[in-house]
Parts: sequence; C-alpha cells; structure tokens
Amino acid sequence: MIKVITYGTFDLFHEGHYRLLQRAKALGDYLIVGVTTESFDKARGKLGVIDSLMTRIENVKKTGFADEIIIEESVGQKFSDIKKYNIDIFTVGSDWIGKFDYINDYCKVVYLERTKNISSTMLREQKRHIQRIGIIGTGRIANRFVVEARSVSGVNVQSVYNPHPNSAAKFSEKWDINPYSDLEEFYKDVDVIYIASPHETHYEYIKTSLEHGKHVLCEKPMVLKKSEAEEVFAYAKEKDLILMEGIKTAYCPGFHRLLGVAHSGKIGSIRNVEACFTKLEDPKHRELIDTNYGGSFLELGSYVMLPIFKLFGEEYEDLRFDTIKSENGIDIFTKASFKFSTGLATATCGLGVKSEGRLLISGTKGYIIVTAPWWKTTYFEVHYENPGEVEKYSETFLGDGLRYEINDFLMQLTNRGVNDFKLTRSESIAMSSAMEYFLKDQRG
Ligand code: C2G
Repeated sequence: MIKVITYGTFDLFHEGHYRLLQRAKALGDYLIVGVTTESFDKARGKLGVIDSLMTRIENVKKTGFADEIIIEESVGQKFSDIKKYNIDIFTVGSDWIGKFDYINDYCKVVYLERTKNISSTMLREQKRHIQRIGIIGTGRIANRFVVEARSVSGVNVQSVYNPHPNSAAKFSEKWDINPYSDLEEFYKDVDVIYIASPHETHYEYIKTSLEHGKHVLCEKPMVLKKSEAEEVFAYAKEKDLILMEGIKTAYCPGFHRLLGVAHSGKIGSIRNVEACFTKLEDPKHRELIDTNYGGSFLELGSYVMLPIFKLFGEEYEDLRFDTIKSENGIDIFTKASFKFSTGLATATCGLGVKSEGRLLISGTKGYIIVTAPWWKTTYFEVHYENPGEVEKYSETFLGDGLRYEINDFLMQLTNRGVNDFKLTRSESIAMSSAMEYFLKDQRG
C-alpha cells in the first residue's frame, strides 16, 4: 500500500485545494491530510485565516479524498509524521517547489502543479474589501505601525493626520501615503482609524472618529479616566463600530499560550503576579519632559497591568502607588501594588531605572517565569517544588508584534466585535480607572 501525505491550511476551501487533494489521492492508496492549527499558521506568518480549524477539517473531509485527517501544529512535525505513519510520498503544490527537498531523504517528494488564478488570499480579499487605515499621529509608534501593517493582508495604510502640516508631510513622504492636517478631509479618505497621538488627545480623537462612522484602534493608554472609557465604549456600541485598545502583548500568540497554561491549574491557584517593564528613555524625549502626561506609569502601566487583570480579574480591593521621581516631578520608576481577594500583584515600570523585564506568576503548586522581554512573549517555564522538574514553552513573535493586534482588529471588523476576549472592554475600563487614580494620587 502506498501512503501519501499532504498539508495545508485549506482556508475558504476552493477549487485549487480540491484539485490538489484529488491528485494527491491518485498518487497512492491511502491519503493523510494535515490541516494546520491557527497558532501554527500565526507562527509561520500566515495571519488572517478566516475559517476555524473545524470548518477547514470539515471541508477537507467533504471532498472524500482523505483517508485520515491529522492536525499540523509545529515546524518539524512533517518529519516525524513521515516516520510515524510510514509515508511513501510527500506532496504539496508547486508554489513550494524546492522548499521541501530535504524530505527526499525520508520519502519521495512530489510537487503538484498549482491551480492557476485561485487562492485563499484572493478570496479573503474579495470577502472583505481592503480596509483603508488612517493614522492620527506621526510619532515612533506610528512609524512602526506602518511597517507592521504591511505584513497583514486586507489592510492598507492610506493616510496620516497631524495638525501640523509639516509633520504630516514628512511622515507621508517617508511612507508614501496621503498627508492631512484637516481632520474632515482626512476622514473622507479612510475606513478605519489608528490613534497614535499623545495620550491626552486620545479621548477627543476617539469620539470624533466614531462620530464620523470610523472604527477605531487606539494606542494604550486608551483614555485616562474611567468615565471616559465607559463613554467611548458605549458610543462605539451605539454606532455599531469597533473600538479596540492597542496593547500589543494582549494579541500576541505567546502571551495567549501563557494565559492558557496559567489558568490550566498546573501551578494551582494563582496567588501572586509580578510584572516588570523598564525602558531607559532619552531625557530629551516627551516621556520624561511632559510633566502632565509623561512618566513611567502612563507610558508602560498598561503593559504591566495586563497580565494582572488577565489573571486576577479587574476587581481589586486595594491599589497603592510608590514612585521615584526625577527633579521635574515625573515618575521615572513606579510600583503599583494591587490587592485582590485571592492574591497580590505588583506592576513595576521604569523609564529611568533599569531592571529585569520579567513576569512571575506564583501559585499554590508552582510558578511560571516568563523571561525578558515578557511583553513580547516567546519563552516561559513552569517550575515546581522539585527544582529538577521544569516545563518549557516557546512561541514565535514576529516583527514588532503589532501585526497580531492589527490582524485581530481586522477579525473584529469581520465578526463585528463578537470576539474581544483578548482584551475585553471591562479590562480596558479597569486600566483607565487605574490611570485616573494614578494621576489623582501622584499629580493631584
Ligand atoms: N494549492 C494549489 N492551488 C492553488 C492554491 C493552493 O494547488 N491555487 C495547494 C497548495 O500548494 C497546498 C494546498 O493547496 O499544497 C493547501 O494550500 P494552503 O491552504 O495555502 O496551505 P499552505 O500554506 O500551502 O500549506 O504545512 C503547511 C503546508 O506546508 C502548506
């Protein structure tokens, strides 16, 4: 019996997939089809897959060509599958020519002619027309956003707005997009807005953007008052628009895996969380000059509060801030101590003090340590009482990570916000409430 294996995502199942499976089956007597998981696709840079794993499996099954369907979840699995299932022929479409030649050492490799003029990417783009993104603000993060958006299919950074025409022009020249310093004109040119302006301007820009019928992705901290957060979310809901806070860690695959492991009971009940993020900032930068809205907590507090709210929920009993300030009164190092009914947490951040950027989650049976930089989660370990017993996990983190957030934003547009579990509205509201308390407590 000749055993054949092939792999694919099979998103938005189409004729190209059908013909490939048909010819793969004809190569032998028994066909195994490996369907990729969402996290494997993310890890290999394939973002924006629309159908769920179950739907994709169902579609492969319906063809009747597969004798067995397996799940492909990691690089290197092909190699072990070939051994495990005693495979004679590995086959894949001709878009992969040369890429799998190394498998020739273990079984025969056949590249089947790819079907022309059809692809999942093409169908995805037809299904949801390209979203034209307009960026408000021209700072460092806005520059990174443009680069990252290029690796997400279904979006195009179209325009930029800055009230100062020179800044808008400079940015637009660099990235070859349209510059605007008139907000009304800017809104006419785009479908969705990414807000990357100074923190204190977010609230007004969110409201105006929603008013103009635009979906909004807003950089963290989204707003600086609880009532403002509640108001803008309610307004977005009323207008049937998506409003999402951009804390990139919340959307990256490694952080997700970490939350899954932490909630799985492996380390028992969670009792303590310590998150630290420091970034030595140039004293000439806004973050260390702006005495109203600069400082370490406003800049980095959203990141360090994220795992805390994700693991303990948003209802804390007590919150206390301790800070080290520079001469101009700006906090260069801040510790936020939270007390929950079931445990304790500290969120530490610094712009003028350097520390280990780690995340530590302690439970009644063990602890998880996420190595620096934990906010770009790629590796973590689970430890127990016995120091020799250590479980290791690693996950990919592509580019600057903003691509995951952009992709999720796009998914929310397609699904109309039914899926905001990665960063919920109530988590965003809790964060703005903590920001408000910090500003009152520390700056009056
Ligand atoms: N295919 C094809 N003709 C098309 C489109 C796709 O023959 N017009 C083939 C691909 O070459 C692949 C299979 O259909 O063999 C599945 O394609 P995708 O769903 O795009 O999956 P892909 O990313 O190619 O997965 O581990 C994953 C595999 O290595 C390949």
